[in-house]
This record gives sequence, C-alpha cells and structure tokens, in this order.
Amino acid sequence: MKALLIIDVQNDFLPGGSLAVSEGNEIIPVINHLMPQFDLVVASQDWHPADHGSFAANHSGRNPGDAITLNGQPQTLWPVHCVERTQGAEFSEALDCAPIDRVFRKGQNPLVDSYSAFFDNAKQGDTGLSAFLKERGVTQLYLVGLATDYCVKFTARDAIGEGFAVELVVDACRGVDLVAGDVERILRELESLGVEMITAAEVV
Ligand code: VGL
Ligand code: ZN
Repeated sequence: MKALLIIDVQNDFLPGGSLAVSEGNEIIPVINHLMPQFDLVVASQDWHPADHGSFAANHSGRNPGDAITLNGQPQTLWPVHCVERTQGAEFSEALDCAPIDRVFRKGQNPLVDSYSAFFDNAKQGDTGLSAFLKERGVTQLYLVGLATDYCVKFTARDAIGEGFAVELVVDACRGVDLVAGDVERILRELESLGVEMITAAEVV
C-alpha cells in the first residue's frame, strides 16, 4: 500500500511568502497530478505559535540565518513564518486539497522546532503520522513538497527510520539552498540512507 505525503505546501514557503522557496510554486501542478494516483494522501503543515523559538524576531539582536542553541538543540533562526491561523500558514490556493485524507501539524511547541512530519527535532514530540500510516497498511511512502533541504530531508530520514520504503519525487520538491549545492548534497545523502530518487513521470 502506497501513500503520498505532501510536505508544507504553504503560502509562506511560496514566492511572495516570508520564507519563500524559489520556484516552489512550480511543484504544485505536479503534485495535483500525482494525488489521484494514490489510495491515501496525507499532508504536513508547519503551524507555529507567534512566540516560536525558531523565529529570529523572538531573540533580541539575532537575524534569520543565525545559528543558536534552543532548549539544548542546535537551531537555525528563520523569519516569522507559518504562524497558526494566518494566511501564510494556509495551504496554497493552487493546491487541490480535496484528495487530502488527513493533515498533520507540526512546530506547535515554542521550545523546539519540528522539520520532520513525524517527530520534532528533539525526537520527543510525535505527530501521530507513523501510527496513522501503519494502521492504514502503508508500506511505501512517496514524498513531495518543501523544502528539500529541511522538512523534506528530516521527514525522509524519519520515514526510513520508521521502516517505510521511501521514494522522493525530485521534480515535486524544491529547496532553500541556503548554501549553494545544499540540495544536491542532501539528495545524495538521502540516497545513501536508502531513499529512492524518482521523477513524477515514473510514479505509476
Ligand atoms: C521549514 C524551515 C522552518 C520547511 C519549516 O518546511 O522546510 N523550513 N520551518
Ligand atoms: Zn517552521
């Protein structure tokens, strides 16, 4: 049983948003086309309280991109993004949300960031995604969304750790590339962990 997991296709991660991933919008028609090919479609949604510790604005004298320690965990600071109940946290209007069976929110604890759709960065909080997929008999998980070098990467690693066969649909993901080459390097690293790289045309 295969499922499609759509990671963080939210306004703030799209062109015009506060943490825009360049060309992020280009993946939306690809994802819309993929959804009907799956028995089960789930999505993750970055969903932060306004006082979240990953926001540079909540640390005096800090800027986005700075590296700090947050509650004992290494933390990259970000612009304010995906604040709960704001337009920036909504899924893109261009995304066809009707086929999405369940949404898993993450990043609600202000003291710890949560890149993965499964667990927070401290590996303590659990969104319930793994149990949900296993209950539904999912063995193969196809990943699409934003951003390749953060949330997609952490989700892919946890999915492997949870025992799923993981396919990353490369043309249905885009990355931040904070340092040029990050995305390519991360794809190779994920491949070495057992993640299969495929294109949308190869999904059948
Ligand atoms: C993400 C940075 C901060 C992502 C979320 O969805 O990749 N990146 N929060
Ligand atoms: Zn976030």
